[in-house]
Amino acid sequence: MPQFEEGTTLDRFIFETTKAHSHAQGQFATLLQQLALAARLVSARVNRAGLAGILGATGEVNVQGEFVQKLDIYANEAFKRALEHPGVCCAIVSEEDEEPFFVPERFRSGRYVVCIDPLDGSSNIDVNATIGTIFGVFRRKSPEETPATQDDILQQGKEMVAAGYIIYGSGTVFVISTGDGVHAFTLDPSVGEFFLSHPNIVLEDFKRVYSVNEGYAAQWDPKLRTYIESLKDGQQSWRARYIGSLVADFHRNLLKGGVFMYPGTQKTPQGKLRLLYEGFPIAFLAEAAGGKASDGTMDILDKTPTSFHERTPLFVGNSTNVDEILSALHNES
Ligand code: P6P
Repeated sequence: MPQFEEGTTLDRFIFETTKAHSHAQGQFATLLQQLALAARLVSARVNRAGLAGILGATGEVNVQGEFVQKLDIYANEAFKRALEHPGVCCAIVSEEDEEPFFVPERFRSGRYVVCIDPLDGSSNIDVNATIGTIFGVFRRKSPEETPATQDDILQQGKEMVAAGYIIYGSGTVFVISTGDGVHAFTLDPSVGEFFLSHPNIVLEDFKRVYSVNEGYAAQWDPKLRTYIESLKDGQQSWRARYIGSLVADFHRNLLKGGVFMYPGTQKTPQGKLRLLYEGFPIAFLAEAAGGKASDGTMDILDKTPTSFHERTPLFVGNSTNVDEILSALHNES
């Protein structure tokens, strides 16, 4: 993996790093560049949402039963339009769409499958809290000259070849891994270019920061409740941080350390977050940064989904933090 100095553009990073992937041959680079293009479009729209009067719900409800914000629709369309034409993608599964979008023959299909949450945390839009796009990339398994199938999508997490997110906060940052390290690029909106700002992000082994919505504590596994309570004994100076936007909570933990949890509850044993376009990409990034991601029983990337919008409990961050939680959950005492 070549080393890159701060200020390297995302385009140059993509070109240099994708050359090393035997499956690439140009399509991989084009795919990532198209994701960056859509990211710039969404960033521009998010940053003027308040002015353009496009805040607020459309009144529609998506497959998750969540009120769809106008920016959700814009982001979903921006990423799908950027991916469907260049002949790099054969299928797109999106949090916003009940069924996957299989790229039609007339659009020149490609060898990659993209799993995407176009605008995660969108319930925070109206309060101007940080939101983000999360994506993961598989190589298709079926022959390229045939129509893609659901088996091209429902792959084990370990099969992912790239993952990342774009966080739309005080600045827009594109975080990506193609399996060799995690790197963050910050957008300079005056020139419309992403520049390397955080090369080779690494998670330390342990950090006394935890991130979970404790409003659901009464519904958790009692062993998890006991563990979280133990962090508050005042002896260990733990800090709690929770924004309620997965991209924002994970980005903070990636840069500064900490563990994020969205556990299952009695009412929703599989939790709230979706495996294909939230759990897998976040787990891919965490592991590429030296961290760990589990559903409480097994590594997230060892899982194979059986449906497109399958949910999963998620414990992700510094490896020792995750191991401590797993020990607490499986403590036989
Ligand atoms: P809760 C946002 O709606 C989201 O999908 C994730 O971004 C976030 O981590 C989670 O839900 C927050 O859920 O139940 O704590 O509001």
